[in-house]
Amino acid sequence: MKLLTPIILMIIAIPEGINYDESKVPDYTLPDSLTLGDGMKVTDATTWLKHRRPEILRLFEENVYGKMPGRLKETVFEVISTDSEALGGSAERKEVSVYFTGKKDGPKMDILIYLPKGIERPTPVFVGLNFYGNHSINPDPGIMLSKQWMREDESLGIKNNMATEKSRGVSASRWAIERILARGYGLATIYYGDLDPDFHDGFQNGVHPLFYKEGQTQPKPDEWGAIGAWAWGLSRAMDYFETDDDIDHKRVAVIGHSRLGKTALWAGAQDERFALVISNNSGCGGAALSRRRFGETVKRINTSFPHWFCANFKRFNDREDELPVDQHMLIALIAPRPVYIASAAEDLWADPRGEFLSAKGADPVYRLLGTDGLDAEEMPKVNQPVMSTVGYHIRPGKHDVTEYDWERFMDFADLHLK
Ligand code: GTR
Repeated sequence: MKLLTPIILMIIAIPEGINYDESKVPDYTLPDSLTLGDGMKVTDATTWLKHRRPEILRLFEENVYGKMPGRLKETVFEVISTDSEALGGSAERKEVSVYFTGKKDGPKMDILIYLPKGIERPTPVFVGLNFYGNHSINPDPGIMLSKQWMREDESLGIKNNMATEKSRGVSASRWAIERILARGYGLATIYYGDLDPDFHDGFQNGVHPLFYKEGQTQPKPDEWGAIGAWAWGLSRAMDYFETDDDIDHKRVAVIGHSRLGKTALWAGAQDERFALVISNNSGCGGAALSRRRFGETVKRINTSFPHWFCANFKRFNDREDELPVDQHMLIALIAPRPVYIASAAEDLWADPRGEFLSAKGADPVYRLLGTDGLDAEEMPKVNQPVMSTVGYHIRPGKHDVTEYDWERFMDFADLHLK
């Protein structure tokens, strides 16, 4: 009985059509990162960089995340607040508004930045989007309260899709700010809803309409969805970092959890200005291999979240084997820059093994480019981080970002950015 109860509970909890049984993972063949579309083998770094990498990038644009535009030349940055004595005097805080069209009443995003004091400038930083507004990442009363639409959650102080004073610091456990600063890094974050509120409205709000051509009312089937818009915002933050003398834009690590981990990978894959990329529990459409169909599947994600990927991605619902790419190739696009993939043992929905195998699948490209790739033959046990150029860990516990995760991300950044 003791044994049976958890098994029964698991059966009840598994949504229909979802597999959590490793023995039921179907046979599959991954597309080869090192074979060009015309069948030629890639055996040197130049061919990878000049031919295969752009080819794979195009395949992800056309079939998975959609093409995204560049920056608008009208964009204006404005520092809207500064405090050199934030967090009890240990940090400098600033908030920067990015007015995409240059107009203050037009669409904008707000970047919240904390920098450590008493440390040589410019500072390396972690940048990541957040789920519930900049004010959610720390109770610091100096952070502007977001006025954007937010997913309803009364337990997080969100009422009528608006944040309230009660929302301050509700996500603090996921942002180890004190530790980040103590280890000599800055932190920059942006509310993801500033780029595109996370519900399907046919792409009328958010940044998509800024780029519609005459008569266009929604993105084309191979154009960006919400993940594309969120990743675009990370690149716009990088545009700002390039103008800020306190931030070392050559040492920026882009990080994200879950749907924002998918976003961090896509941002880092496209924008080579990001020196290091971190995916936390990013799962399906992130680090996990789609062909394994373990946990969340392509069909399931396209059904629950029809606005995240480009419309073409829906063609691969229940047809994962027809995808011209798999997620190991997304990681390979980041090569030779360091990338770290983090899983959580209880987060079966995100397929921890599939996340590891994706990192492993990127290894040949990392090695071709002269790095040590992923220094692990087998999936490591919990709490045994792998710290090669492709890094990986799995920790015990649930879908979340913990202090353990952050400490490993910083160990990894110490190795590669310091
Ligand atoms: C889940 C979704 C996952 C993951 C997660 C999150 O509902 O199925 O792909 O993105 O949300 O972002 O928290």
